[in-house]
Amino acid sequence: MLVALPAQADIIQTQTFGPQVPDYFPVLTFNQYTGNLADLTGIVVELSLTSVGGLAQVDNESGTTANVNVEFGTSGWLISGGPALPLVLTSPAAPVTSVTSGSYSLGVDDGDGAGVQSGGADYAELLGGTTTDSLSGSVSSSSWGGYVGAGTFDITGVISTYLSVTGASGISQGSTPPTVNGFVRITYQEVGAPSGAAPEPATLLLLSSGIGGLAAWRYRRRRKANAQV
Ligand SMILES: [Ca+2]
Repeated sequence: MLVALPAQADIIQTQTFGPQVPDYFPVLTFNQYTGNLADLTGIVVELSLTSVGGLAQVDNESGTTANVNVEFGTSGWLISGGPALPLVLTSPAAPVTSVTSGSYSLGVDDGDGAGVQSGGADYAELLGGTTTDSLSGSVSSSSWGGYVGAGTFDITGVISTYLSVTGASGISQGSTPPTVNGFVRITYQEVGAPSGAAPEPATLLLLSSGIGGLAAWRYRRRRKANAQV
């Protein structure tokens, strides 16, 4: 059975950052697409974050039991120093997150004072695990032109500790930041070679068996010639 080969070639650039403790702001340099704008069929940008360790703390300051959900890890978003990025990767309000989650029932405030005081029935902590999450988006075609050329452009990552406590109010929060590494990947998607430029697999098969047959014929012929001497 013949399977059609993908006609599309991707040019992929990956720049890594970290491991480092947030907050930090890695500046990553990418090459522009050196081909023609007309040969692009898409540009995809991906941000991946891996969060390792750290600690989140919650301490109930209210007089009622609090059921809380805690998400702890890292968040990231991107700032372009050049062409426009996918909007989904550029929002400080809705960053990419990579988190460990936990749910806790905190007892009433035990009178341990303002701020996070570890210990007691009104306190819980969540150890950060090793988690990876990523998000990718497509660059709007109206912005592709900014990616084409022979130069480079910079993308800055905004990498922060992420802590979200939901489910109750009156909760003091604290954290020891995780260590974070990750990457930004840009994929230039190109149109493939024009059809007919590359031999089909079936043609290659015939060609190779033809060469094999020719070699066998020459071998037999040589043996016959030797036998006649
Ligand atoms: Ca308390």
